Amino acid sequence: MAPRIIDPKLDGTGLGIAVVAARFNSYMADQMLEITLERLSALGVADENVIVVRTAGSFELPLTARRLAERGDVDAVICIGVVIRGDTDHYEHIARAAADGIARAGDDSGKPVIFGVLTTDNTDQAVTRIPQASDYADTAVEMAGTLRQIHDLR
Ligand code: RBF
Repeated sequence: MAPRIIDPKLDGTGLGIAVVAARFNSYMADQMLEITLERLSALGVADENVIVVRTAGSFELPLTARRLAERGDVDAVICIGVVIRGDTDHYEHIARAAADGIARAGDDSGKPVIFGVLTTDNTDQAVTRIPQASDYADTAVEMAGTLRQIHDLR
């Protein structure tokens, strides 16, 4: 028998995608949210199938993502935040809590939860990486499609 091959697809038709974006460092986070929404639309995700939620900071992303992922009409969640190293050790705590929590939200829910949190030393580095946000939509749609194909494999 020939191998059954799962082809990654970038087709958002019929998918439900949730985007949760922190307000902290909103100058950058707002742009990342905008880029993500534009890219989702370009991939064929219908506006009425997109849920957008704002949180205070990146620390609040994991729990919010988990609740969204538990919804039957959500196929993938994109988490957006910007954590910039300050003078305190808060950076390490918030960056680690966001990364660990977002990974766990995906594992626990069984749905793709995309890590779109910039962790940088300064604002300039973060600004440079804003355009990466278009990759988050691609990854969400690709993962949702791949998991669906694995589920439907006969
Ligand atoms: N949230 C972010 O998304 N990015 C940050 O760079 C960030 N820095 C913070 C620095 C300090 C000292 C504190 C107290 C909070 C910071 N937060 C940041 C907010 C954090 O994610 C969360 O919203 C608050 O701590 C409330 O739980």
